[in-house]
Amino acid sequence: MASVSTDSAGPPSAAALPPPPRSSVSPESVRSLRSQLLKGGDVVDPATWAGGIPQAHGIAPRVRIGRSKWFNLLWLLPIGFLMLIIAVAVAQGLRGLPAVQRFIAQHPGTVEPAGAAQNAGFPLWVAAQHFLTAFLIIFIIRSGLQILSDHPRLYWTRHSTPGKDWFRIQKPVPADPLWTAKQDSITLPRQVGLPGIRHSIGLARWWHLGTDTLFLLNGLVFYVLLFATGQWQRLIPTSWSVFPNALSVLIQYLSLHWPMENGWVAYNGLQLLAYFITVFVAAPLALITGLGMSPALSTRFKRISKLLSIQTARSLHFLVMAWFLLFILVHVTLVFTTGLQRNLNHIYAGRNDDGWVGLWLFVASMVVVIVSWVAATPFTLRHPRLVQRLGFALIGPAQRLFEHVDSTPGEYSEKDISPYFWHNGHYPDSDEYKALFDGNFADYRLRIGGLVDEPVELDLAELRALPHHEQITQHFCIQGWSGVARWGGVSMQTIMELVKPQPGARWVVFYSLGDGPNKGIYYDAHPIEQMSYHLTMLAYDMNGEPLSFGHGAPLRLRNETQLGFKQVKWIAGVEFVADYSEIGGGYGGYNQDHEFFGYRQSI
Ligand SMILES: Nc1nc2c(c(=O)[nH]1)N[C@H]1C(S)=C(S)[C@@H](COP(=O)(O)O)O[C@H]1N2
Ligand SMILES: [Mo]
Repeated sequence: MASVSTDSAGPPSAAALPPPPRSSVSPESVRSLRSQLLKGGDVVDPATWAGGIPQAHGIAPRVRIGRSKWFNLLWLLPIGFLMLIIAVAVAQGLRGLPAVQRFIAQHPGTVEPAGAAQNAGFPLWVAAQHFLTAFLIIFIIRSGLQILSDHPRLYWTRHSTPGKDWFRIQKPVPADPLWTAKQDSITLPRQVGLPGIRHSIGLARWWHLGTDTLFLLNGLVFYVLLFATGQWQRLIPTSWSVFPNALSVLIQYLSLHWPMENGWVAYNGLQLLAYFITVFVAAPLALITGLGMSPALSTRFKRISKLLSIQTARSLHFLVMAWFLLFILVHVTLVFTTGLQRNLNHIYAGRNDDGWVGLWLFVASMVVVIVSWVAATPFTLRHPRLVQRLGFALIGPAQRLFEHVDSTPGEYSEKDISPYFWHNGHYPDSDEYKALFDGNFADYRLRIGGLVDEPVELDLAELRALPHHEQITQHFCIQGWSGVARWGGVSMQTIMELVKPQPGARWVVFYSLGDGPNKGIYYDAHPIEQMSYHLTMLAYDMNGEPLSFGHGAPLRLRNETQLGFKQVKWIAGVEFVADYSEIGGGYGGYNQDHEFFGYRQSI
């Protein structure tokens, strides 16, 4: 079926609709909702965090085999150990064979490229960049695990259907039809996750995206210097003989007879391949799969996103992390067992001897690493606003940039609609909402005001009489799940034609009928530019039915350039404002005020 949005000809256009008597609606009416907002705190108190969400631990990682069997990955530890012992026995047996001995003599392990002698040694920039890489990746991995623990499941399709996950560190999804993604999140040990408490994804993302940006810059400098200096010959295989040499080194390592090494001049074949994959495959893949999770880019580049859906990107992103962990483990083990002092002199001190300088520099760097590691969580809980500000300083420019991409291509077709759409957020529990719900929203009035020429109040019948807009689009929750649904309602363009924003209006604030988890009503501010995007609308229908209670009855926002938490549900009013610094805590939304999220969430 076609995926185009249908602006049906039937109902009258916005202009034809009789304007409500002006005197009856004050532009200030919606403003009164501001008094129901609460400022957030400036420190994290784990006891009241996210509405006092209790810590809840997950389970050991499991991978699904077949339809519903789950394999506990902890078994890999004994299995891996056993396989290693077998591999050592096999390698030692192999080394007794004359043919293998000839093979090793022929391919001792290292192929020196032509220019190797001139490029011998390690310049200081390599030492500095090696340290920075090691330092940053700790925070990248810790905050990445924190992000994963906010939706502790991985999938291969854009539908995040319970039971269809291929990996989880959480029990199966309970049958509760209103089970939320927040309830599904888990706690990590404090010194593993960053910042470590449950559902701290807002702060984790600042760490992750901020250190990613630094990692990326460091990597770009590394690429440039690598090719500018000829050092690339150390990392890029230039002859097919790298493969037999790598095999030879593998047999030598496993048989516990270390090969002859001269890392000062060139790496052995196995090392070369591992470094090459890490620098030129894994690192770029981390970036590409990271960008593959952006709502703005995925809606703009839907064709790529059809292949690399957010969930495929997320799963691959996780596997890239697993590669990095494996690499670090093997790399560090071999550095320690193949001549520690000389190895450390190479990379830390740029010297090719067995002295102590490299070791001392290494120890000093480890002190920096350990102190930063231990301090990161308490620092973040004490100074979350600083983390929020620093994070935005680093990744904000990219987030702003991606907000301008055209979301028009982001529509899907009927067959793409997700069989299961997660619920999320804090359900409204006020008497006011209950009364509205029980009365089938007959008394519901959407208030739109602020900096507009024609403030209005619309009931559901009036909203439904406005030109109908429909779109089948994908939702991207910040926690990591996604889903496609058909939304029916009114385009925000229609609303703007109706209310006529004044030139001073720069932001549009959506207030909810429901409170957030820490009390005070939920709200979120959006740049006015995005209100005229083709995929920005107020939805009263979902998949052909009136919006359910859980998904935001009677009215919710869709702005497909942004993450899920900005899609305010149970909308009470819409206010056009010059800026949002006077609203709530002044950070642009409930989660920004209370949970240190960012206000621009195109990525
Ligand atoms: N009023 C209100 N709107 C809200 C929330 C909330 O807690 N309160 N949660 C947000 C979050 S985090 C997400 S992912 C989406 C979830 O929408 P769904 O429950 O329809 O999937 O709603 C958003 N809108
Ligand atoms: Mo979300």
